[in-house]
Amino acid sequence: VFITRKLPEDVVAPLLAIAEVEMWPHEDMAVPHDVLVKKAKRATAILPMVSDPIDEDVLSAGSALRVVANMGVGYDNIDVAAATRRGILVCNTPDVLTDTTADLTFALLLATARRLVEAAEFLKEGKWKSWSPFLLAGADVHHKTIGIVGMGNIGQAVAKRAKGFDMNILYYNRSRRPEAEGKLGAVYRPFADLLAESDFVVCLTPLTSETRHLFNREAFRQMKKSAIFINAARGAVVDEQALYDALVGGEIAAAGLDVFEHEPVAADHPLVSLPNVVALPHIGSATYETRRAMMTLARDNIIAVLEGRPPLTPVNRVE
Ligand code: 8YV
Repeated sequence: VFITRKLPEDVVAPLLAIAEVEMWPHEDMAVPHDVLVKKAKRATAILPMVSDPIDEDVLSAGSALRVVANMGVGYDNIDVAAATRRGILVCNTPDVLTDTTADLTFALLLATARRLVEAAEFLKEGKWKSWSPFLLAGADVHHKTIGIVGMGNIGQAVAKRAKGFDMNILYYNRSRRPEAEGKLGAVYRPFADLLAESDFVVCLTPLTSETRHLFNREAFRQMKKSAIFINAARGAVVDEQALYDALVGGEIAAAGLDVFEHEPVAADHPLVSLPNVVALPHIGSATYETRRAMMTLARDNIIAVLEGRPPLTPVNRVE
């Protein structure tokens, strides 16, 4: 079993009882791709992070590879079609991170609307000299309209939080979600209508060939000038140059971004340095409890496959 980051001993222990385990020894440094390909040659199972590309090179090197158990719910880093062709199972970590990621998404929405980061920096830099009526004034969240693009588990958990803020909830999804319409009172809208009507546009859709650059120039043009755009899904769902231009040109008011097209990004990334952007380093699921639950589920998917049982949370089916 090859694990692409250093994971806690107690998480790895049950694997050691049934397999030889090799871990990339660094917690905070990615495995270089050529090393990953080399490790794949000997591996029956790989446990990658969502930032590790499991492409044709890795999959074809892994002649004994039976399972790739991603530590993440999104699996756009894995060439699932190529894995399936080779009879390799792919697993992800749904459900265990839903509420945690929804919490962060809503925190980012609040932080962006109420300019929390800017306000905290203002105080730390000793700039609070007097009171003025519109000092660091932001936009209200309560009773506003939120448009959720991608009404899966995380989208619905965000809708639940929005309901608590008395928000009007719109959603767009590939297929209608009756469960969100009934219980949460979310209303379906075609994509263009959602963009035009929402005060907050929240992107929670997986990255696929259909959603790549879904938020393009045209999409930002269709939003209100006061709109706040939040992305807690994948950076590549957004055309970043178009978003930058929309923010600088005043086509939308602000953005809260937890994800970028090419991560990690540097401090001088054009979007990061804008005053009307709250930028985070992809921390949607980053709590101790949830990251442990994710690594444990990824591990248990591997144990199941190595013991000849069906995986717990498979993404594909193989013969
Ligand atoms: C983190 C995520 O990136 O689950 C996903 O798809 O993007 C996030 O949960 C992940 O935890 C990193 O491995």
